Amino acid sequence: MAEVTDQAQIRRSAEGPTPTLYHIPVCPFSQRLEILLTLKGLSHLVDFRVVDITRPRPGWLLEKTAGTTALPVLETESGGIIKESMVILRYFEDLFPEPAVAQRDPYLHAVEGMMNAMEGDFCTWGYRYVLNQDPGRREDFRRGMLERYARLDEFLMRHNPTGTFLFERFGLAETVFTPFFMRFWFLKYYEDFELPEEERYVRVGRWREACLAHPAAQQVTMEEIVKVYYDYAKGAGNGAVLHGRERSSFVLEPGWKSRPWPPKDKYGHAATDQELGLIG
Ligand code: GAZ
Repeated sequence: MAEVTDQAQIRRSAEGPTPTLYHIPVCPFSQRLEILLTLKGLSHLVDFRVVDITRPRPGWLLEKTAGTTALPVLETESGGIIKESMVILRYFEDLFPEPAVAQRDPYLHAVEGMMNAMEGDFCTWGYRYVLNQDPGRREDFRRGMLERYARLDEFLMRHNPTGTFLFERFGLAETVFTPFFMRFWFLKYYEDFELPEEERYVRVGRWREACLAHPAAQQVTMEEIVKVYYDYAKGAGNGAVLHGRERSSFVLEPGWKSRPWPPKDKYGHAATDQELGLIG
């Protein structure tokens, strides 16, 4: 049955329109979708189109999204618009059921659902931490981040104390969290944040390492994250341009590979466009 479905989908994509994903490169929410499709071996069935976050959204895209600007947005083969990465993940899981990434057993799916319900808070805290510009608040953010890792640890200890992933293999919860484990390389670089070697973080540490190393999740590197997210470390999110600068660290050109590593001291010196390799 599964094979028939796949064949039908491959035929459809060869013949005509495929689902189109509008996304920002290096965006954690679109990386979730790339990971899911990679796990299924079906990345070729979706047309990924890059949108430059440092420029105003084009009118044709705003028309599709009814004026909202957050990405990723999926346009289905028949022109339907789907927003929100968690919803698009579910849609891909329904559209391409084999191989399953989410748990099929209703209870186990509820367990991964409870873990995924922690993603918003985990993500928000890490971003507030990197965006923080007040050195006096660093310790509060560090503690808050550790608290959130500890909650994940407790959850993993309750449901799979001796394993590596939440279940036996890299699945939906890993697809949801891994892009943030990768983004939080910016905390290591700009805040010297590390998980302490304590009992309380052993299980989540093992989970994080295995997530970071998984072959289906290698769409970005630490170097790319550290360079592209420099402006977040200086307090500007989502492609905003910092005072005294002309270009965002999120610009597509010059590419991150050609740029130097940014200064680590986010509370001190503000690097110029030139120092960041953003102008030729
Ligand atoms: N809930 C949506 C989803 O798809 O899951 C979130 C999508 C989203 O936030 N997309 C961002 C976007 O398109 C890019 S990724 N922004 C441009 C716009 O016009 O809205 C930023 C944060 C943050 C957490 C994450 C991100 C991020 O703070 O990675 O603060 C600036 C944005 C908690």
